[in-house]
Amino acid sequence: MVRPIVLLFLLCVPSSFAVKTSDFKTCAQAGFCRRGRALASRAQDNASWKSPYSVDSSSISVAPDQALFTAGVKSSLYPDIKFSLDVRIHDDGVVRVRMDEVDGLRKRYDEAASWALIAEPKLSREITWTVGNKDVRAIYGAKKENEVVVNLEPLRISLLRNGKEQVVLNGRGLLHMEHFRTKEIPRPEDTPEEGLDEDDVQVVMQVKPTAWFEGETEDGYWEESFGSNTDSKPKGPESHSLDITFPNHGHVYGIPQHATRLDLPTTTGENATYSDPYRLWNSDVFEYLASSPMSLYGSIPVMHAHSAESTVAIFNAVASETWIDVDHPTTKSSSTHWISESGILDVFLMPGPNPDEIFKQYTRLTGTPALPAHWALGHHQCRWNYISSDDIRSVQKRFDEHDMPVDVFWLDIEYAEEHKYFIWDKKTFPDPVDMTRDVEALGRKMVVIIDPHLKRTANYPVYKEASDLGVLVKSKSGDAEYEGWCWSGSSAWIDFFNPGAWEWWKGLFKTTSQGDKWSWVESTENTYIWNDMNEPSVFNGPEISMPRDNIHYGGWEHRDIHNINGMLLPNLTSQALVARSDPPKRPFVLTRSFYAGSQRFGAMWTGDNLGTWDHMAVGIYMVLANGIAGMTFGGSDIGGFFGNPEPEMLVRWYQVGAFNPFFRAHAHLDTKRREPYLLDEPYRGMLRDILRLRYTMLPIWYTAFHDASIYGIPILRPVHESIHFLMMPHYVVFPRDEAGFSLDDQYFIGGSGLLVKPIVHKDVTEIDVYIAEDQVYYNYFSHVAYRGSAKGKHVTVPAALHEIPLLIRGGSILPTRERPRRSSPLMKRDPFTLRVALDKTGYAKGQLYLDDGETFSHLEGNIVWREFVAEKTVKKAKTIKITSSDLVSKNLDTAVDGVSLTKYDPLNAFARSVESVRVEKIVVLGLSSKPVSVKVEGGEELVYEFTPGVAAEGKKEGQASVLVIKDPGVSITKDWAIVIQA
Ligand code: MIG
Repeated sequence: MVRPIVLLFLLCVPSSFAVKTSDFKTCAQAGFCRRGRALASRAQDNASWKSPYSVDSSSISVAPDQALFTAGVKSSLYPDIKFSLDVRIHDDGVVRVRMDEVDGLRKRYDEAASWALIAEPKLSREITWTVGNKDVRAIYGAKKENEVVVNLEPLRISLLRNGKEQVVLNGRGLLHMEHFRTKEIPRPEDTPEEGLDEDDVQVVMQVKPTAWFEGETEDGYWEESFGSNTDSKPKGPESHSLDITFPNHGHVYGIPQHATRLDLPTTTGENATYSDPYRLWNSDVFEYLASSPMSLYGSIPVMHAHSAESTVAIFNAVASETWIDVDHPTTKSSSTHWISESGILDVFLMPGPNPDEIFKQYTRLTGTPALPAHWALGHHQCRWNYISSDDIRSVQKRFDEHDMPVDVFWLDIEYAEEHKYFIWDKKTFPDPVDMTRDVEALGRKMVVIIDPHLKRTANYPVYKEASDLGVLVKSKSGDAEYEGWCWSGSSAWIDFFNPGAWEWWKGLFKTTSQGDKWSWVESTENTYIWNDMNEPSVFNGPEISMPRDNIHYGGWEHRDIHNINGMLLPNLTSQALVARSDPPKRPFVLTRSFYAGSQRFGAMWTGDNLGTWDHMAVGIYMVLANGIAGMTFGGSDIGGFFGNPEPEMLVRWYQVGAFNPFFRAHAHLDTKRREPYLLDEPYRGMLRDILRLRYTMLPIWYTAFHDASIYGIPILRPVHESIHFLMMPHYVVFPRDEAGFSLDDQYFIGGSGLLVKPIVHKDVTEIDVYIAEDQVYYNYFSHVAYRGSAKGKHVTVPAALHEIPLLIRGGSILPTRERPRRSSPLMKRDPFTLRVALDKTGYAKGQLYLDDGETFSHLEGNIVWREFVAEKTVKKAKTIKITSSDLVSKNLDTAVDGVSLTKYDPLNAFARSVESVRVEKIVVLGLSSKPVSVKVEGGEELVYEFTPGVAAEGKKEGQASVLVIKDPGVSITKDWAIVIQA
């Protein structure tokens, strides 16, 4: 099965695991980054440093009652060069600042935001700018708490809250937008440089850089080489640099994707952790390091800055290569410096003031994470490669023999004849449709890889059609198809910036014949898609990617759009999957590369990690960092892509995976098979338990995904005050608790109240878990009650290999389904268990969201969305009542913005289809005494069992009391109440 090219690639695999760092640039090897950092150090060394940029006050234009003003900006460096500034305030308080060069020699790329944003944001109606001699300012917000101040000379922009600066642009005077210039004419004695077009050479006054600001020499302005590649840089220098300071926030998070701690370590200053800035340049990094600011596969230029007082965030909508230095001048402040190669300056300031509001502000800009199909939350089994259709069948059989649940089988690149994606290799996959039907029999799905490189051969219809349509990326001349080397040998890449490619691409995924046009008739509606290599990865290209001077639609260079490029493939592919069936089904696309807004198109994974404990740990931080930047549906390869993990490591890795939104095992071609059924006991049994645990918790995950998918959208807002990220780090849940600001190895699952701390070290038997509040937390498995403290407290939780440190926050109600099944679709009619974890006052609340899990009929109101509340019937009384009520009906009056919920009917078709699904068990933790009666309100006495505890109403630590109510006979779709009389 191993083709020559694969063998070739494997031969290059070094014996010890380590990235070839020399394949990728350091800041010092990128001209514009070098210039940006040099600018910062000149500023640092010069006490009288002052930004040369100022607003031309005569040019300020403010229409009355408009949340937008524009002005001209000048630089004392180059008085003849003009810039424009545009400052606007959106209706939710977000401030957008844009700057561009006007009437320059060329135009800067200004479309990055249009790919990330869901719509042009609405402007506020309550803004009045005050134009003074020194500044332009506006005060706004419900309590007039926010203020934007634009100082004119030098240009400095700040956002304040209650008079305190939250974020400052150009406070350190590092703003610089290199204007387009003409390459100097060579002096007669010089031989003209090769490749220099005569049109580019004009007789102009030689403008040397202005030493104090731009440095002594033209450093890397024009052509630049790296390794054996030369970047022709026909447009010359056009980078921009901006310092963004958070004077009152000591922690910054975000700017994924990097293999680092969540609380971003520093890159400058005395005790810098890393010597290079964080880099954003989507890259296929072979065997990446477990701790490094190097670029990885995706880029989301979003940063949160946090303190116990407030949270603020920025989104820098730039698509070109960007480097970010991070420093903490004091423990209470953060200072960052952003250096980008090209494009306009387009920065969004999100005022917060807490992580919850930031998430709303950010998703109003770029969209909420799509609600995935329910099965996508199940267990995925992948490998490079399952080698034949019979291999898939036998793997499926063995999962079933071992009673291990799995929902999806994956095929990597070897299914495709000569790596011509879509085209089955009939020697090994003679019956792809039958194979898929065999997998579908238990409600399972297949995911098949489609990479963006097309083998350049006329007998490959996909390439042929793309080439005929003229929708392939062009090389630097702009005329010829770009040719690079990838899995398929000589390859071409589809230019998804070209709208001419869109309908054609969507057509490819039709499962029925499209006449002359090629379509994938050898797939079914249960064939879903994996998009890899979309950075794009090009084996013989600079830094394993495309030359920066390649040309895309509209004449833009690859450098201008690189970080967005990867997002277009899953965008179009997910649209294709929706379009192929009627009624449409929710798509599933896994992508390796991503950008701001990618959360609308599906899931991501952290790429080629190694089977090491460090990589297991950093995978968690990476998924958390992606989550706070909106890309919540993520996970890393269970087991590690490279290597042969020992059984202990594999067990821990499945535990990590079971508590990641995306739960997929994957392994390199070269690794030994490691499907969970292959392990010996006791490991095999442990893996079965973990897989089953994940399946019992699917209702919790699905409800959390639903929360995330509607958050920020002003309809159906849950009455819960909980925050709606999927994986919530401590600073998000307890924004005032300083002790939790750097915590990234334990986190909460959505608003459910589950707190998990996966074990990522060898030989662990117990572990410290941090509880940030004066509340009781229950061990999910043993029901031991731990009591936190308002000052924060560490408790010791058992964590032997078969144990997962998993706590339920007092005050939560968790819905689960506890019948073991082979796949999630088989659970559709299974009964529910409710775990009621009483808080210290005897109260608890939770929710459950259900729909058909695969179509869009939930948008028509075909849903079940319940709220469960447990509370004392009278304050201080001992009788507790547990109620189930319709959460949508409760929320009907919150429908705003012209969207009404009149379509919603609690007896909708979906709800009716599951009305016979009942609650089979209710477990109540933390009752203070044995009940004297347990009844459905207005009904019979129920059967129950009570085990007394020593944690009376959660006041003490120890074993919690457990009440198990058996088969209360209540429906999951109906209103009911159960009264527990003490
Ligand atoms: O150059 O498709 O990250 O998951 O198995 C390697 C083969 C190409 C990289 C992906 C990995 C996948 C592999 N791919």
